[in-house]
Amino acid sequence: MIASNLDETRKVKWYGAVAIAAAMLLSPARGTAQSSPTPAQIVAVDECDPATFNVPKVGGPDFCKNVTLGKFTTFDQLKKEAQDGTPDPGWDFEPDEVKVKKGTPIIVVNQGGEPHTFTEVKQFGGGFIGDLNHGEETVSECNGGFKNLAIARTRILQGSQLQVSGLSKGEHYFQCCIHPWMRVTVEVKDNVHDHDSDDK
Ligand SMILES: [Cu+2]
Repeated sequence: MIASNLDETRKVKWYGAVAIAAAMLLSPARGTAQSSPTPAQIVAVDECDPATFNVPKVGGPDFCKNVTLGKFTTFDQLKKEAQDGTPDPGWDFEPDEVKVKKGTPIIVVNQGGEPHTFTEVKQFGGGFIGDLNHGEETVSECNGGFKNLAIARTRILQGSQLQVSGLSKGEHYFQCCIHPWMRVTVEVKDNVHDHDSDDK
């Protein structure tokens, strides 16, 4: 009984190996040395002040986990700057423009202290928090806040990352639905030379 069980196990392993080898032969792109492209990285940063962001009327407990070294902007200050039309540059995606070859994924890493979203929009505009919009209307893609599952899917919690792949050729616009001045233009091209940021 034991011996025959072992035989069965061996047979299963052998069939498995043949199946994998066959799959590799049938789809050379996956099985050969042709490696998948290195993702392009974007970082999200902010300087949220835990004392004023973690109150119930703003984000609540643990909303802001600031990782900057001594740089804090209070919630009221952030709101005032946004309303004055001079939004805080400490809340930012970097770089603002990314050029990638078609098929290259984009990874957005949230190195800030609070959540952000990396939401594709047809045109840049306001987010879902009116106080931070400087009069710009909420873009349809940001409507409904995190209750909108499509937006929740684009949320990036502090210390986590989001991958975007499968972008079509052409220009794509991404913004944060909370801090709408955080904007990135992604240009997807047939060919981009490595380290050539001026490629037209
Ligand atoms: Cu944001």
